[in-house]
Amino acid sequence: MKIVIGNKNYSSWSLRAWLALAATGADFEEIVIPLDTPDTKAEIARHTGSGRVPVLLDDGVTVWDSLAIIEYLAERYPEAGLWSADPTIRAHQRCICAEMHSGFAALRHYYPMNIRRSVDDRPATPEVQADIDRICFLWREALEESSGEGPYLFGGFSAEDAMFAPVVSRFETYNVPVGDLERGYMDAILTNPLFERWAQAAKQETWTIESEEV
Ligand SMILES: N[C@@H](CCC(=O)N[C@@H](CS)C(=O)NCC(=O)O)C(=O)O
Repeated sequence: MKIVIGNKNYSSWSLRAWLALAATGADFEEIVIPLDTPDTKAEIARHTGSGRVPVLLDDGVTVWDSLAIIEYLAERYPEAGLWSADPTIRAHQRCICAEMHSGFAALRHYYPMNIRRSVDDRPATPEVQADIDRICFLWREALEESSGEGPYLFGGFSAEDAMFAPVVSRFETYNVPVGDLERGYMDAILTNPLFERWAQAAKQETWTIESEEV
């Protein structure tokens, strides 16, 4: 199994798929393609016509797009619990993963993921604050529904935690004010050993993308 990813410091979609893959416990290799270089497009095109990372390569099967990768991994490794066994919870998990995947454009644009940036305030615009408020609502709702089960949104680490991990990183980096419940969830993600592994590697990278340095 191989995963093609972008720079660990900046590539939020890569982080999502990588976390889900690492959470399965499967052995895998990484192919890192630095983004925003003259060779980026050609390097990505060696693996997918989509022009985007992440891409999962599994014994002749190519899966591109973070959410499709998560679905593939959930089927391949059901014991990893990327989705709940309970269909009601699973529907809820899928809704918030889909909402993350297709939404929050204002937040994603204004707060680029930049793991090694020093923590410093970047006050939200009204559009970004609306995204923050919706995300905090989604987190609180899930945490309250699964209260006592575990530190993540529905207990153990699963698909939606992989999907929201880059948002946690952004909230931390840009010092976004949140409530106690959301803060506890953020701390659980930031101290997750897999997230820490990725973040350590991100901090070692020397590539810089000027447009993402805000
Ligand atoms: N919807 C896609 C989005 C993937 C995406 O936009 N990836 C960015 C990096 S985070 C990318 O590959 N950009 C290509 C480039 O910068 O040339 C997914 O969920 O995987």
